[in-house]
Amino acid sequence: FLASPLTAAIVGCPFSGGQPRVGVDQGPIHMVEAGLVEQLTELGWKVKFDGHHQFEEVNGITDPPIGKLKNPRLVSTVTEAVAKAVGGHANKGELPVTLGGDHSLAMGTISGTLDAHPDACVIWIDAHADINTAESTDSGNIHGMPVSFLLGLGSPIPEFGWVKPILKPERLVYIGLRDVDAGEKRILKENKIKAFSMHEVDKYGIGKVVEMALDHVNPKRAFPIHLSFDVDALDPSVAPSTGTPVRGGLTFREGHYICEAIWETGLLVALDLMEVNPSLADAASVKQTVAVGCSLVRAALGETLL
Ligand code: 6HN
Ligand code: MN
Ligand code: MN
Ligand code: MN
Repeated sequence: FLASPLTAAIVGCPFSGGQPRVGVDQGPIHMVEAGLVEQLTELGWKVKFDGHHQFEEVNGITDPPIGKLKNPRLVSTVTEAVAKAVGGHANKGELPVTLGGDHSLAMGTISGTLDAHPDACVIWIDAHADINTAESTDSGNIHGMPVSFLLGLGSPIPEFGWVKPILKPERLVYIGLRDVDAGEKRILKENKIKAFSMHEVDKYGIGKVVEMALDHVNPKRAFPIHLSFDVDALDPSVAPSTGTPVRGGLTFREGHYICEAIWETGLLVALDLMEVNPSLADAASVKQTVAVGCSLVRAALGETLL
C-alpha cells in the first residue's frame, strides 16, 4: 500500500480542544524537538515534515457547548483539517504519522486513512475506549468520543456533518483497556466490538493478544492497518506525562511489542501517537514520556534491535 521510497509524513497537531488540560498541544513539538524526524531518517525512511499545523481555520470561532459537548466547532474544524492532511499523504502512498495532541484528532486521522484505504482496519491502543456518544458522555470531552463519530453512533450533530460514518465495528479492535465508562461498555456490547483489556493481556500475554486482535480485524492479513496509539495505554510508571493516566497499564515492552508486531505484518498505512502532555509531571517524567513516544513511533516504523 505504500509507495517507494518509503516515506513518512509527520503531521504535527498541537491541539488540546478535545479535553480540558492545557499542555497536550505541546506534545508534538516536544517529540519533534527530541529528534523524531532524524531518528526516522536514520531508520531509512524518507521523512516529510514542514512544521506543525497552525490550525488557522479556527481563528475567530465562538464555540459554546452543544448539549454536553465541549468545544464542538473547534474540534470539528481542526479534525476536518487533519482528515484532509492525513488523507492527502495517504493518497500519495505516504505513511502519515500524526503526533497529538489529544485523541479527538483521531476523528480526522482515521477519516483521512479511510479515504485513501477504504477497507483499512483500526487497531486502537488505549486505557480508554473513546467511544462515548453525545448522549453517553459524562465529561463532554470529545477526546473520549472520536470512535463513536467514526462508527456513526449517537444522534447526528450538524456541526460534525463532515465526518462520514465509514468505520465498521468489525474493522475495529482495542488493546489495553482498563477504564471504560458504563455507557461505553454497553456501546461496545451492542455493536459487538472486540476489545482486549489488560485482563486479557495478563491472561494470554501480549504476543497472543496481538495475534487474536489481528485474527479478528484482519483474518487474512489483507487489509491495511491504521494504528492509533494513546500513550496512556502504557502504565503511568512508563508514560507519566499524560492527561488521563490509569494505573495497571502496558509495560514498556508490551507497548513496543504491539508496534513491532503491527509493523511486521507489512500492512501499516497510518500511525497516531496521542496524548503526550509535557506540562504534566516533573521534568524527568516529561523527558521519559516524550522519549517513549518517539521510541513507539520508531518501533512501529520498523526499528529492530538486531
Ligand atoms: N483519552 N471516558 C472518559 C471520558 O471523558 O469520556 C475518559 C476519556 C479519555 C480519552 O484518553 O483519549
Ligand atoms: Mn486514553
Ligand atoms: Mn472513566
Ligand atoms: Mn484515547
